[in-house]
Amino acid sequence: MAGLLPSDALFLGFDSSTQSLKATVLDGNLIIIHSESVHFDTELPHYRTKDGVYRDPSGNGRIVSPTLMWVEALDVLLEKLKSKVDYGKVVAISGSGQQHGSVYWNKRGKAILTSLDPKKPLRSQLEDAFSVRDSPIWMDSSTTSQCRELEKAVGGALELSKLTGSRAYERYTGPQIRKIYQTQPDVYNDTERISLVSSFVASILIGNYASIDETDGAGMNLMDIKQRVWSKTILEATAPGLEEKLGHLAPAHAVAGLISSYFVERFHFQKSCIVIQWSGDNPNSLAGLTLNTPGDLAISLGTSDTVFGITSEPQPSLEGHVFPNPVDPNCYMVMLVYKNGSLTREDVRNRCAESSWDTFNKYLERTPSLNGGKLGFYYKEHEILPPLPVGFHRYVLENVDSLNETKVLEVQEFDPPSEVRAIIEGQFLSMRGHAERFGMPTPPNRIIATGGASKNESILKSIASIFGCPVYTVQRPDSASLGAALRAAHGWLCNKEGRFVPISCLYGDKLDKTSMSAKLAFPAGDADLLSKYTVLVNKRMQIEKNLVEKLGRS
Ligand code: XUL
Repeated sequence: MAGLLPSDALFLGFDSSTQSLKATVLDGNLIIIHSESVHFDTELPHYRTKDGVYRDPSGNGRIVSPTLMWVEALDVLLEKLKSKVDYGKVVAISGSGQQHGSVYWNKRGKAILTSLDPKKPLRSQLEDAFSVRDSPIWMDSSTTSQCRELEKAVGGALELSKLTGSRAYERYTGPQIRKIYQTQPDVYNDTERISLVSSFVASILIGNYASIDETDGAGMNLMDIKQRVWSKTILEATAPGLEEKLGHLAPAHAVAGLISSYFVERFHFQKSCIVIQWSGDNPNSLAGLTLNTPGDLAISLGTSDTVFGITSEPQPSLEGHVFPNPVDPNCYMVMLVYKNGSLTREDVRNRCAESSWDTFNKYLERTPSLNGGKLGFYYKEHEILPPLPVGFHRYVLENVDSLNETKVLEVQEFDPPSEVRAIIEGQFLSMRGHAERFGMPTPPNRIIATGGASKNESILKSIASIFGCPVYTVQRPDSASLGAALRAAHGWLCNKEGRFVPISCLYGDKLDKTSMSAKLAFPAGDADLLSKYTVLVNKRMQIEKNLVEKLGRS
């Protein structure tokens, strides 16, 4: 670290998320020196968003956010930060954007972007730059027919996943673009450039259209993930003349451009400050949690549970996502999203453990590993992974200790302590099974657990036993903007060296002296137990397959 980054330099990372715009500033020793945020609903109330979005009241699944709100948030955030941070010391900026959301620049867009007047705020100047006023975002679910059309164009959902890293999803940008082309052809024709939220804010910072980066670009169903180029077949199936409107792709560590004179004159950034490609929020979190080597895995336990990891041999299939790794172009990032996370754990706690985490943890400690063969599937919400409707399913595997000749019995209920263990083991067995299926090695090198439930020691212990690797914890709510600041430093170093440099060179073995340190919570579990869990994972995946065949959504 010492010597690689100038000690007096600053690195600025943004996160343009659904509900707020955040910033994290790192110094040359990778210590956070400042954080700031603008909360959309409360600080920009004139847009009248709820949770940063507009939900179509007709119930058609359309969910959008006002594009100009994101612009004004940048005005406000930079004003808020300027008395606290010496912008003249910032040598590189990068950022994170909510994934999949899209911005439509009209034919005047580029001219407006390249001639911003530093005497005026951004918002009033960008008012006439867009062909679509409200941007579709990741929560939108109004494009099912476009999804099926794109899958059909390449021979089915699995084929699309193998080509682009994911089957078609309503929130993905390709289906969203197709819907605009089909329902508002004039608007589509008036569109000069389509940005993702990430490349959109980068465009404002460089005063020109910024490329979409290869990692966030994989969240569109439009990019060939192996070649990292737009897939001509899918572009043709989406909308005419699309390639020109998307521009070129760039690796996430590349320089998008120099900061524009607007920011140099208005906020006194130095002219040589570079903007590193922005990327999606999940990829930036991966960077912020310091995942950097194939076999590294992170589990974020929140309202929804998210698993992401690094692999050099991804195997895209029907559930889950593969993106190029944002910090190493030689490998990939795998991401799994579960809708049933903490609310479903809380439901079991309320029903079976007197609404108390203490009782819940006591039950978890009191019940044996493998739960005497009791396996549960708990879907309080329609689940994404696997695609199953609301419902609870409980099974008992006989002879759980030998496990080879197991008979499986379906039962109606478990005693309360077993129910507690069944939901915890079930969630992690599923994560392990699906992560392996997507090409993650077993055991992982290490797991970094984050999010609300990662404070729970009993849960962390189960993760260490089921995955058979050490579990570390990181309690930081802003891993996306921190990851963006770290990627700014990484991009700055790659640019200085004139070649790709592994991101770990930034911190080497001194990670614990930086703001990215993680705490060892549990060492790897016992090897004998791990091999029993391996058999249990396979049994669970078989039962899950049967459930999907019987009840699943296509
Ligand atoms: C990922 C996704 C969300 C958004 C949230 O596929 O849709 O996690 O990135 O900002």
